[in-house]
Order: sequence, then C-alpha cells, then structure tokens
Amino acid sequence: MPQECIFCKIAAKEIPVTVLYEDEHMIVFPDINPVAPVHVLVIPKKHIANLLELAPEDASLVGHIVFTISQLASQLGIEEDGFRLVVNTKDNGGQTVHHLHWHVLGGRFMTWPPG
Ligand code: IU
Repeated sequence: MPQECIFCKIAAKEIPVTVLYEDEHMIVFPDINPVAPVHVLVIPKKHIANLLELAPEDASLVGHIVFTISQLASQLGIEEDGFRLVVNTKDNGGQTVHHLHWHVLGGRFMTWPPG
C-alpha cells in the first residue's frame, strides 16, 4: 500500500469513514464532497492507481465490484429512478485521487454531456 494513498488509508480504517458496505475485496463510503443527493465512492481494497493499471487477474475483482454496486442500488435508494456510475481516469478524466474508484451518483437527473 503506498504510504501516501488516502483511499488505502480509508480501506484500512486508518482514517475514520462511514462504511456503507464492505467485504473482503471492496468498501463503499460517502464522498466527502457530494455533487448529488446520493454520491458514494466504491473502491477495491487492493491499491490499483486507475483503470489502465488493471492486471488480467483483476478482471474478476472489477466484475465483483460492478455487480455489487447493482445489488446496493436498492439500499442506496437509487434503484427506481436510476443513477450514474463514473470512473474518472487520469487527467482528462478528471481523476484527482489515484486509487481506482467508482462514483455512484443519484438522487437527481444527470445531464449529458458531462462538463
Ligand atoms: P476523482 O474521480 O479522483 O476526481 O474523485 C475523487 C473523489 O474523492 C472526489 O469526489 C472527492 O470528493 C472524494 N474524496 C473523498 O471522498 N474523501 C477524501 O478524503 C478525498 C477525496 I482526498
């Protein structure tokens, strides 16, 4: 785990966090600066800098994470009206934290195209 990775520290509970869901592979917690009524972050516990850093053996991890998000939609109250799943990747994607994460955004209509 890179010493300076804040999401690794969150995953390790070295930083206090409200855990919305957790299992062996992943953790879900509220975004500290929400941009929608529902805005949670989903991260693998394993440090992976971004989508481009996935190794072939991470494919099942990604499948597990995305499937689990689908199962959490009801609990998050975004199943009926829908939501947006976002993975910002590197500079042009607007990635600011370099530990792979999915934004789950819901509770309002999301415009397209994004800014
Ligand atoms: P991005 O896709 O890398 O830009 O998203 C990083 C997100 O992490 C952003 O929405 C921040 O508000 C959020 N965040 C957080 O929830 N807790 C933190 O301690 C830090 C960032 I640093």
